[in-house]
Amino acid sequence: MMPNPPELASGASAEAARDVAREAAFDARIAAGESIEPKDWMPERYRKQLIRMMSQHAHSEVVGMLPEGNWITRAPSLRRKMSLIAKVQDEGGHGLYIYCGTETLGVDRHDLVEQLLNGTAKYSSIFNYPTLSWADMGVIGWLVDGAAIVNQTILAKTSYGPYARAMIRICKEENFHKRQGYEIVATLAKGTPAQRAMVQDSVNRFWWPSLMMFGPSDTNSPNSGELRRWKVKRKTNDELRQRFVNLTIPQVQAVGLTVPDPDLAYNATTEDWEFGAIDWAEFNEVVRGNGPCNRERIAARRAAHDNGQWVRAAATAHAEKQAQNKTEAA
Ligand code: FAQ
Repeated sequence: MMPNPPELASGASAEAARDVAREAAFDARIAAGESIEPKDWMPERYRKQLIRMMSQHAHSEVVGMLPEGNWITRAPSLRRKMSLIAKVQDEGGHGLYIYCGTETLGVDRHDLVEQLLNGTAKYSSIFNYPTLSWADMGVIGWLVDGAAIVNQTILAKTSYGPYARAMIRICKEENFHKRQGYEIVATLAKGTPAQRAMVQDSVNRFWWPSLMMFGPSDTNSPNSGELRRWKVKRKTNDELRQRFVNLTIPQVQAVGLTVPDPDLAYNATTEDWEFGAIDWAEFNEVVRGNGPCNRERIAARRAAHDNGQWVRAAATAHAEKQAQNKTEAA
């Protein structure tokens, strides 16, 4: 049977044909390297993937305040306390930008926060490890923010405009975080034998979890194919992990520390630092909610949310009063 000519197609099939045309136009824009903006047409799946990824990122920034917030009262000097407070505050700000960016995709931040609090949303595995010593503040700034910079510098070129623009400012701040972290590490590495041992112990604990931040290996990353096709992700998880290791090992050597990997070796042909096997069983457990601090982190977020209820109520009442005053004056 001959297919219906377009003008005779039913309403539903005409709509489907329009979607095919819109999708082709969207793909062409992506191929041309154009930025997709909130009011532009986008495939539903693109929108959903971005909401997933951006909201997980925002949650990570906010939960990421907890391990470091734990050390603000115990910073060893006023200078260290000031920079740690500023860093933790910056992470809260990053969460705010990214929640705002996610809202441009038509979701409500309250729903996203609810997903975090009820345990249905993911956030970065790294923040489920405890911070046991002051050296952890240096190592987190250096390795964790360092890993975040490697990931986010590429995300600054992602195809969704609001996310890409948020990344530009966030990366600038993350650079400051990394430098303050590395300065703490370098100071401790040059310090007393006890300080040196403390910072080496911290690197031993945070090295592998930092490599896990980049996500599962490429062969086991269900979202990568689609995200790469849409240029949301411009490099794979393994490519970024390798870049991080290559950038970091010279920094480890510069301060005379080591990483806990007997298989680490330089490959002069590829110019890569090859590393040993990652413990994916540990990663999967942490992502499933069974890491050392998952329950503690969510309990802390829930308590902060409940304790902040009166602030949200006061801000809403104030905004309503302002709006009413404006209406009355008009
Ligand atoms: N932890 O298919 P893929 C920071 C999940 S910000 C937990 O490869 P995708 C700043 C993944 O969601 C750190 N879950 O996924 C800071 C997916 O689950 P789903 C956060 C993980 O999206 C510093 C499943 O596994 N940064 O550190 C992790 O293509 C210091 C399969 O994985 C971002 O979020 C993980 N590590 O690639 C703050 C950056 N990895 O949703 C405070 C933006 C994967 O299908 C202090 N995000 N999963 O159920 C990304 O670049 C990507 O989403 C990846 C994952 C690379 C994280």
